[in-house]
Amino acid sequence: KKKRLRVLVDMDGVLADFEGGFLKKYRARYPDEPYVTLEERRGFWVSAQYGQLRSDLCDKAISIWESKDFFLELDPLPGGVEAVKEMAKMDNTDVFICTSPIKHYNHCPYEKYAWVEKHFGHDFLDQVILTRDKTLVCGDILIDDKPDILGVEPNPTWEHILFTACHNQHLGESCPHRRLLSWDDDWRAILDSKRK
Ligand code: BVP
Repeated sequence: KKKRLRVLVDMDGVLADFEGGFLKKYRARYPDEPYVTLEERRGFWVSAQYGQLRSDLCDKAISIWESKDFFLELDPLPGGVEAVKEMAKMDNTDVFICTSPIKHYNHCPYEKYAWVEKHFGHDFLDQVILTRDKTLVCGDILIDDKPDILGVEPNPTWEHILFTACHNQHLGESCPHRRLLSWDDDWRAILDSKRK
């Protein structure tokens, strides 16, 4: 056990319930339109699956997360905030929340900071990394629900730990990453496996 461990934790789908918050607000705003249940979700991009359902539903889906208060009002996923707070208190461990804001920037970046402040406290804002390219961020592990994390750096320093979500739970051997099934799963063992 020599150097400090650096853990990067994604926000949407890992700490904040993007899928649940989306479906609730989509159904409230478009009560007469078809929707995709969480059981039926396939693929990372909600907008793509709604677009396949009916082409005009892609823009309707996008309108939900582009709305004011969408990101701020997301519920925390069970155990996530507690796990990250615990990680942050561990010896030789640095934790950062690494999240990609949408390009419709008038609400999302502000609300991501406000969400972290609300659930972790003001001091934890030091740990927030907003980036559209996570391959440029150096760390030992990245806990993220997106199966393919690509960017300009072909060899990121982190090992991607796939956090299980409704849209990725059916992926098989095509997805080579180690998984964290939920925050009830043994995240401490995954961190310990990287402490050399
Ligand atoms: O801010 C989230 C929502 C947005 O992409 C970002 C993913 O960030 P990370 O979880 O990778 O940090 N987003 C956008 C779309 C469609 C856009 Br068009 C989507 O379908 N799902 C989604 O999460």
